[in-house]
Amino acid sequence: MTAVEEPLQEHFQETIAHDHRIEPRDWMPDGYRKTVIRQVAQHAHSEIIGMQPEGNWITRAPSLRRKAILLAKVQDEAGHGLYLYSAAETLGADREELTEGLISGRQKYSSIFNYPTLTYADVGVIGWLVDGAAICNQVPLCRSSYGPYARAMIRICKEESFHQRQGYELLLTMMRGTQAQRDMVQDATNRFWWPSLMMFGPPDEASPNTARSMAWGIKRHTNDELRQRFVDMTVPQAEKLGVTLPDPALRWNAERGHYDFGPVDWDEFNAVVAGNGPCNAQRIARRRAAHEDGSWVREAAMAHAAKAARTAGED
Ligand code: FAQ
Repeated sequence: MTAVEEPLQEHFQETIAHDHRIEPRDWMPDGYRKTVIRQVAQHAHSEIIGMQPEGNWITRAPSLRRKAILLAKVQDEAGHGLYLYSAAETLGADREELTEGLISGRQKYSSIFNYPTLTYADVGVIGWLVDGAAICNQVPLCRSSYGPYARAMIRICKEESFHQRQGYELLLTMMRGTQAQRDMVQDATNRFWWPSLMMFGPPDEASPNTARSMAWGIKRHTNDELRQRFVDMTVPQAEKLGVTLPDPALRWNAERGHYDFGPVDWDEFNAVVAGNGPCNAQRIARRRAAHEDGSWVREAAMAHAAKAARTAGED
């Protein structure tokens, strides 16, 4: 570290120690900048790719009301992606490069969006479990040390709460319906339970980034802490709904004050993250095609901006 950087590093450490926010104009270590860009970019990519599994059902929603709700939810996810890409841009990340990172497979997005949506119950279960897990993970990120990320998370979490509620309400309605509908809800729960637990990331002992991200206040809890919080929150909701979570080892542990649960299949997680999940290729191909199809919009917007700048210069 150079003599110039020393007091800057000290000021940075003090800001973190006092739980104040790091802002775009502030000096920060390169590692901090890279880590926030990595996490925020992966998060943004997840929101954008996350539009696909549910978007699959927009044309086949069972009623006008369900269609309006689903359209609003999927549009919200696009908005979340945009807030997050903007937060990454405040750190000097280039938007075009971020998109390239996603469609070339260099940058990650959440494993959960590589599973197919087979019935309309999946829309409800994604709202209940996937948005439920997202809220568990993201509420603490409203206190993340990087200001623009933390502020984006406040708005995102409010919208994710609505998403979780709409999913749970859809499932409650289906559970009051026919036996076939109840079976659909149980089947969707069986398929999404374990992948939802994987959303929190690898177990703490296999998580290379957690210790440093927590020391910097980027993350506030470990992956396992949040996974446990999610299980504790979700088991009573499953009971109220009347579905069985597909884990024979799931039981209340009075001594720990938490639910015990069975082992997560980390081989499956690693395979999905490595690109070999059921829908990875399809998700990326779709995203790439959408990006290419939209190139004329970007060109027109850039031409318009350039013309506006020229006209302003002539005034
Ligand atoms: N999938 O050392 P760690 C949503 C990667 S919610 C794929 O533990 P870290 C809302 C990790 O990036 C979903 N990759 O990493 C929605 C790292 O890769 P790298 C998005 C995963 O960062 C709902 C490596 O494994 N939410 O979109 C996963 O400290 C419904 C080692 O892991 C967020 O992104 C995974 N599940 O902790 C939208 C929340 N887990 O770069 C539509 C913000 C880990 O070192 C519909 N992110 N990896 O090669 C975070 O809180 C953190 O980044 C974690 C991972 C907790 C995800």
